[in-house]
Amino acid sequence: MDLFLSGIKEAVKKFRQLPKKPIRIISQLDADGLSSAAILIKAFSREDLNFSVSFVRQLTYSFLDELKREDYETFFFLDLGSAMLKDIEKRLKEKNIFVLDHHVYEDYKGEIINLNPSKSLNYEDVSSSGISYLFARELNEKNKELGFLALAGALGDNQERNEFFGLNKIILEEAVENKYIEVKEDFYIFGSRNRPIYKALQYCFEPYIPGVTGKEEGAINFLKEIGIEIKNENGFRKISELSGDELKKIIPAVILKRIGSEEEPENIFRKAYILNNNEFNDLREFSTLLNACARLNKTSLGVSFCLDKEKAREDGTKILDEYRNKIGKSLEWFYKNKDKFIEAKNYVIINAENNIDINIAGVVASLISHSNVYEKGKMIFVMANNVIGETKISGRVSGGKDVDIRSKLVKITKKIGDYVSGGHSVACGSTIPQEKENEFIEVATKVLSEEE
Ligand SMILES: [Mn+2]
Repeated sequence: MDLFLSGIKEAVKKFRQLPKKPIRIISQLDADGLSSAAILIKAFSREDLNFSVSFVRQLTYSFLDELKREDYETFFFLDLGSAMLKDIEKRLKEKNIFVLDHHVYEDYKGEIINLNPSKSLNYEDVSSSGISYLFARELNEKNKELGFLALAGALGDNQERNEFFGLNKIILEEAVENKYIEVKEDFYIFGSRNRPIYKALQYCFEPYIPGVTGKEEGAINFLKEIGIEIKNENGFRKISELSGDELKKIIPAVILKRIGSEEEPENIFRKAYILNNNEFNDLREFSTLLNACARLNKTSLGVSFCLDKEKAREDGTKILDEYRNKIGKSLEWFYKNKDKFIEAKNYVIINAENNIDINIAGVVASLISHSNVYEKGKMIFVMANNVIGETKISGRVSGGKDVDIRSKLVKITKKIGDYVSGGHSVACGSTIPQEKENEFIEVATKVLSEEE
């Protein structure tokens, strides 16, 4: 950890020596990437530096070629770049390049300032927004106020297991000490205090409540069964309107529903990270909001949510609704077709075609992997395509077990062509042309069965 931190100090030192010229920021289009970029935007503005920002879902050769033609001298790659360090260096010769990323990288020795903890720290220890935060804080103490963004990114990348670890933990402790964040024990679904009760349950993806999650009717019936009125004279009742007794009814009922799921059934409490001075005061909900902005391609709105604490709550809620509806529909499709997928002992391939929006394929894959549908350790591949002929493959491991699914995906995609696969050992992705779908499935079945 110390070695990594001294690397950041060193990088900031070098950064300070550069002429004050406009900076080019390229960041990943997800919650971690949005938070990372927002942190540096704030930090650079503080230093009176100019910059321009782009978000991409994947770094491609053609995008690098475009960057090559731009006349910036300093480039920041956030939450991406690790898989292409040599390509970046080759195309952006003589430029000052900083890569703040935590994805796995091949051995690299070159000119790029590569702030990547993946070889020295655990995956859970820090996200790219954490690295960006540490960089910003080293640049200027005032950036300490941005710790919540570092943690929003870490949450977005699933680094929290009801507690933070490593550098994330240190960042949280600092934020708590400075009164930016307060930690409380809370019931899972309370991220959504202002929604109708049945909607909160229907959209409660974590924990997954069998028969209720993703099912409007299921959620309504569940509440009826335990004797909770879903409506009153003002319309649908909200979580915040429930009495203490009613809450006491819901919790054991949820636990009961979850008995039989492999996970500890009583594991429905978790820490809530309450933000001071933010309209969206639950950090998990805020992180989900950033995810939603990313998936719905609302990047500038996402950045403005990060930087502008007064930003209307209504905007955020609307986006979250749109997002959760999409997820709900995808999950509904999944459960309806559960028996139709290509499944073996150690893997399942879910070819959703256009039934799942390509932009939320990863989220849906994660939710499936956290539910109790498949046994622990099973590799889950979700395939989804879009109208421009791309197919995205998202890989996750059921139950979060430590199985290296990324190396499998790399092996498969390499066999069918020269496609980049990125990610982490338990969460990875790749994009292939749609006409390669059948070939992918064929090769995947072979590769994954061999290793059964
Ligand atoms: Mn990340």
